[in-house]
Amino acid sequence: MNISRRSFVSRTALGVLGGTALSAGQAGESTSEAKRGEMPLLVSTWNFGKAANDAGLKILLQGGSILDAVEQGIGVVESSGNGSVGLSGGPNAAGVVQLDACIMSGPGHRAGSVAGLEGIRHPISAARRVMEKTRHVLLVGEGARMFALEEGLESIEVNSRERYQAWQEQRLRQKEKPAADKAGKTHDTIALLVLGADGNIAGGCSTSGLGGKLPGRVGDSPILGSGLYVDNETGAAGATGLGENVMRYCGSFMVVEYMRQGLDPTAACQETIRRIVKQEARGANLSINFVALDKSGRFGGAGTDGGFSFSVTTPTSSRVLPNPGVSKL
Ligand code: SD4
Repeated sequence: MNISRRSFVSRTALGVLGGTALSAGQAGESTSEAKRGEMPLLVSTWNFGKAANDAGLKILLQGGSILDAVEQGIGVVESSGNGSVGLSGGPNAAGVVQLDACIMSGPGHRAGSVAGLEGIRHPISAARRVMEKTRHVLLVGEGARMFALEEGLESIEVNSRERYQAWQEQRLRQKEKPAADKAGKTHDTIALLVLGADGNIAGGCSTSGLGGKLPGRVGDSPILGSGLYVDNETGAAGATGLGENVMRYCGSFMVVEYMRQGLDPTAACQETIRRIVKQEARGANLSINFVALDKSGRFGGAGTDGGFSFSVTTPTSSRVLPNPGVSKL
């Protein structure tokens, strides 16, 4: 499918686009209306995803590829010092920051991942290079770091012990704060999905993972089908939350498969959560949150975390939307 810039502009002028997509994304229980949304479209996890979307859109409008938009958009968050993505993230139980990331290209169904990567500023760039420059999909630990260094990616000296101390102190301060103060805190993983104006899809995911995790623990974020999945015929999905609860169900793959069966992105996220919750003795207390977009430019998100939000950007608007929740859990 090739949507020219002219047809994109004329459809926007008719008002057929953004509003439709935004209302579908915001619906509490979504409808399955199959209206087209505005393209290009960028959807990402959390409110901090908006900066990634905005940077990604800029790349696209300057003629960059959807993979450039994913890499550079996520790169903005990795450099932002937000305390959960990139080198500013929380260290593991041994005081070491270990980063996970992956990238997927719809065309060619290609992918690259890194896990347990230390001291590299942009794990998403390492993941892209694994995809583009090796015959492998996933590199871990020291091997991933050596590869990233060989590729000339920016690395920094990290004093793990000092970071661990700072992290512990921050956690202590956080515990002492009244609950109301904690509510506004943003956190977690960036998953960024990009639908290009030509209908091609790419996505990426990057995180420091769970603070205090056991050394060597890898979460859902670099695992294809769990933290991220892209299928160029159908759509894409990404996850944030407790990786263990996403990985055991191939959460992002499930969201995409529900879209393939005809659910719109919001409904696909909600149905995935319902299906997971049904099998869990602890019910909805799982911290699993998803974002999704489909080939026709519709988008959505839903999660079990009340404070979950997601960011949606097109050439005519860029906003943060609240979690519509999931009824009938
Ligand atoms: C992980 N899913 O490593 C990631 C981290 C995250 O909310 O998103 N936390 O489990």
